[in-house]
Amino acid sequence: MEDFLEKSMSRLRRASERAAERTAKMHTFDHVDTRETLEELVGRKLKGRKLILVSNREPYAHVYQGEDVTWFRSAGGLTIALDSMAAACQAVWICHGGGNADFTVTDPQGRVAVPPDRPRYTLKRLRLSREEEQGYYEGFSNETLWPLCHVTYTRPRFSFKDWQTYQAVNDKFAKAVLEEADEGSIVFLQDYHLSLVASMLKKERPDLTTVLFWHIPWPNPEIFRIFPWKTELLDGLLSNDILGFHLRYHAENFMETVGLELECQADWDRMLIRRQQRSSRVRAYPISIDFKGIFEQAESSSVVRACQDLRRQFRLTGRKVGLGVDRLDYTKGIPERLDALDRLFERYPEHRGQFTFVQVGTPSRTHLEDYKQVVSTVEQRCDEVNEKYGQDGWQPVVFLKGHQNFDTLIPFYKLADLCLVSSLHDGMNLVAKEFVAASSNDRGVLILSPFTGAARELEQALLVNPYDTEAFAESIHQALSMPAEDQKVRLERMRHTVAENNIYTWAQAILNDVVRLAEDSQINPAPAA
Ligand code: GDG
Repeated sequence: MEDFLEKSMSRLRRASERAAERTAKMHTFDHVDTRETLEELVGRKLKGRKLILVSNREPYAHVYQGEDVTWFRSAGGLTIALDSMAAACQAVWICHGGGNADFTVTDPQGRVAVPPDRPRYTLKRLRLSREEEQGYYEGFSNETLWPLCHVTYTRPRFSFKDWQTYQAVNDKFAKAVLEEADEGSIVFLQDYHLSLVASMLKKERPDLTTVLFWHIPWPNPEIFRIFPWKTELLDGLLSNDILGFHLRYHAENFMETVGLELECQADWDRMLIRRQQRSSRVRAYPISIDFKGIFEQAESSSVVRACQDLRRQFRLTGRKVGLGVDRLDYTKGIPERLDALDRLFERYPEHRGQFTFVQVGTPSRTHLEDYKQVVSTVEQRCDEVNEKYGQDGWQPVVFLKGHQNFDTLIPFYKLADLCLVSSLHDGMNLVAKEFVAASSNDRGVLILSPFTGAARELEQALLVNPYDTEAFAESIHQALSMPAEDQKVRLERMRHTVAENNIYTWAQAILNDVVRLAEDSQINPAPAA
């Protein structure tokens, strides 16, 4: 009886120590930027100035479920941060309405109040025809600009018809902004789909302050020079008051490109381009994730339970687990990752039966041939590795093709002993940061391609060239053999880096700069009418 009591007491003591540790760990990040700090800053800084956000993708979509209309929110830290910005100042967010019930809930101008369950700002949806989507989104954005900006040896397609459609759709976005803009509004444009919007806006309304954030790499001038419409594209981008990139390196590539291609004055000290009475600041704002949200969710008991369920479901109990989470895109280096796993099992047979790799892969841009090809290559390589090494009760690679709910991804991140991010080229890569935030039990190794923006910040990851199959396999072996203390120290360092520079810090940095510019008409005088 005494023995039983003692054991129970000691179990209770251990549980309460663990709870105290968890609470202390949570408090370590009390000071970091959150949704609340961003909302407070937006309210204070904008002082009544109207904010207009513009992106291709919509933050909320309405779709039919049978006869009923339902809605869902686009996942992802960026949407969450922009959503808080928009909500804090009753902004207008302009985007392509892609949901099949999107226009059943809008007014004749395409406007609807969102979030649908607790309206705080206005979403203005643009209707695009199938031809417009094909030319502007699939064609020009994803078959021309995307491969041009990523070094993966995929040849960009240069179609004059797509270029014309891209211009027309950018014009459509610009017109929608003009319908909403007040005197001195701030316009925050997202990404390579909208390169020309600012030039169209500034012709009509030089009083607007515009900032564009480019989410993908900017190539070096040697690569960019083949682009047939380079002057028009650069002109469009330089109509922005601020241009943001993830890395200083991409910002410098842009400065060099402009210096070589256009008649302009490049001020490298201030990272400023002057051209035709206008100036554009070129800045690096490394994007990040909702660190605290992910970290706290990963600590919750429901995630702990979900990890146990996943272990049972995929026969992972007692085994080490590797993880990949990607859009199925040729830039993400997924076949290269599978080659490295193949080599690992060949060279280190001791990992057979002991280590399972789970690849979560969301199909993306599925109308395009290059993307169909990635899916079939990944499927084929998974089958080959499984046939070559699989044994009774053990499948080396589990490929989960399809879109997962973001809440489902967190237990995968948490249970993984290692995460493979093997992009051939990537502006930032948020998966690497999500893994760091969610592996909150101090176990887990990040293997990271040096060709990601994230590699500049996450110095404690194991960096490996995804094209070098031997070195890649060796890194996986190293990760599987890494002492626990080493894993813990590396993770802690990376966790602090991501906590300090999270998605809200990113949004605040851009907002601070753009508001300062909008207030200072001396720095960027409007051209004479
Ligand atoms: C561009 C740049 C830059 C993935 N599968 C599912 C899912 N995901 C989420 C991940 C992560 C995001 O998608 C992917 O992040 P990446 O950074 O790889 O982004 P890209 O889509 O390539 O986007 C990139 C980024 O913009 C931001 O500036 O980092 O360099 O290429 O958040 O968790 N989410 C859900 N289900 C999935 O199945 N819900």
